[in-house]
Amino acid sequence: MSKPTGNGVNDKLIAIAKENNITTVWDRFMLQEPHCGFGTLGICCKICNLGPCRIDPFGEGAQVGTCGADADTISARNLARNTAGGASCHSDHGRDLALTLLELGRGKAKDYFIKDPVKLRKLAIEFGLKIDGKDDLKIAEELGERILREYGQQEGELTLIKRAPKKQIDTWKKMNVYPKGIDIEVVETMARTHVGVDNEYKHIIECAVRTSLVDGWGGSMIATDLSDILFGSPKPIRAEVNLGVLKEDEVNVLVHGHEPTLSDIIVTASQDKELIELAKTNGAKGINLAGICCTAAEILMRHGLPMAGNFLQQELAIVTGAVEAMVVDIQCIMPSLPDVAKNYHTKLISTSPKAKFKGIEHIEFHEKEALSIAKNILRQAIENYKNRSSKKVNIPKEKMTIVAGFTMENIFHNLGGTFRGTYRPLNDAIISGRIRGVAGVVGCDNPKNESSMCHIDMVKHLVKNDVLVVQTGCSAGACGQAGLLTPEAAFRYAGDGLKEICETVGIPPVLHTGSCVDNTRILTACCEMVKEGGIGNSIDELPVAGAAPEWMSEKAIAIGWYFVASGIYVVLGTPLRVLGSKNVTNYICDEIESTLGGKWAFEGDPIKAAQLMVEHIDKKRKALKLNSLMYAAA
Ligand code: MSK
Repeated sequence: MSKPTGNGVNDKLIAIAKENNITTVWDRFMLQEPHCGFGTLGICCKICNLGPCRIDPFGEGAQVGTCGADADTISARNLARNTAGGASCHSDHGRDLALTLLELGRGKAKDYFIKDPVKLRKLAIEFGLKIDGKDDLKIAEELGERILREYGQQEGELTLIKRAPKKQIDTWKKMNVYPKGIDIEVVETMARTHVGVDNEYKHIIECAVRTSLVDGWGGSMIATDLSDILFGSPKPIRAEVNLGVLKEDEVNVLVHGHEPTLSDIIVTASQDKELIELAKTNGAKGINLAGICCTAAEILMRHGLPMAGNFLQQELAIVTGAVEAMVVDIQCIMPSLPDVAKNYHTKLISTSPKAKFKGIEHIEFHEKEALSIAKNILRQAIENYKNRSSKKVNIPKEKMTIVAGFTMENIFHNLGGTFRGTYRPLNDAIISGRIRGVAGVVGCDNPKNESSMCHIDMVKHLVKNDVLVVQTGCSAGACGQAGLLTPEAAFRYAGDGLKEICETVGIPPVLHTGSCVDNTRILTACCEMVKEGGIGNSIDELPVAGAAPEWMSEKAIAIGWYFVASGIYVVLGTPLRVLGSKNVTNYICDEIESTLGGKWAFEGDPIKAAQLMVEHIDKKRKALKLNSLMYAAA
């Protein structure tokens, strides 16, 4: 059914799946084709029971739904609701980490520790707490309470949004999109997009913008900072990616999802001598822990553990026949996993109180008994090793070394040298034209594209044109598999200016900065670039751009929006579902730039999309009078 994906590893495993009558995401995708045109254009409305209604895009049939809502209202409402979905997912992730911090502070989460006490204290001060004379646990308790209050607050402003440059804050206030609290904005978006409430498309888009700010400068930023405090701030680290990281003679355990609360404790449990001994008595040489999706990014950034695969590879990991357990929590977990796993010995274990799956054993995870739950899960995986059938094992050989673990704080310790933690060298490299600008290339992989090739082609074009690339999530995994995340990649792929910087500093031309919530590291890096001076007084003036070439989740919409709202040009590989409304499309892809400084663009060809980003960066360089590049660009 499905056509080749363009990725050798995936194609081999898809062929094995096919031989065994196992369907994968690519087969199911083909069964959905042709996709519903009304849905694709964003002009189908299922919000109330007068419908479902749809607008005829050819102008012949209905131009309004039963209630009278037109294409502008319907597509704007759909977009705002998608944004609220994404923002709520990230913000909930941040809330859970605040609860873990609170439990730790109250002495109820004894298996967790404050791994970055300096960051704890800095964040506590930022949230207005007095820390003198208080120990880490007391500060953790007070900070947890303070952050949770911000989720529920009905008036006031977010604390971390004050990190943004003044111009961005002034713009948000003027445009009436400055958020009051976290939960309230998500709820208000849902309320305002109910039938018969908010109907004017620009006013509805305001909701999307405000709700996305709650994600980027609220919930996600909280999640990143608290993860660093609880699990350690990442440092550049070597690791391996791709399904070849699975081991034939070890118990393979995959953690999959997003929240590091469980995966990090499983890392601790996997080093337990008794469990390693148990693995040996069961015939394995040890326990091999690896990850899928953003959970992989969390343990990779902090422990150098391998990333077995991206979103699209989660089923294929099981098809290798070598996975004893896949432990899932929340977000990006395909409900199809049990159908694949029933053909193998793989044990699927769901763990989040928020997410259960038909046909998956549920071992509920609670912070209070974290280590003992993690050990129990690993014990089950080890016991399952004997059930592996060697005839079914097909571990691909392909794996690639990467360097990951870059953060807002450490990137420029690297660029500035050990004793100069400053963004000056980056800004100077941009001013001198060695580096043309910076691009964030992030987001999911999608069967609409050849497996991950859009990420890889786009990033190669950008680095060839001296654009330093920062990445997160599955996009970073894809480029890692293609060998772009090593210092050596600079010699092979980067333009002369970028190559010179990478060579001098010893960094890759493509920097892995973490998971989906860690896109906020890119926001804070932009703030630091502005503060350092010389390349713009606000984020919208910086020579930077963003892209999600294969986006699929609502979280990607929320992320894209908070970058656009923060003044950044964002290119998507497939359009937001708004094309059925010329007004909404024109507003978000053009007009909105005059207020927010950022805007959306849609371009399916990754090279053309990268070129749009390069042109945008050049436009910003010109406005800053940084006209010449140090070397002629490729
Ligand atoms: S995991 S949201 S598929 S990046 Fe964060 Fe990957 Fe996209 Fe999920």
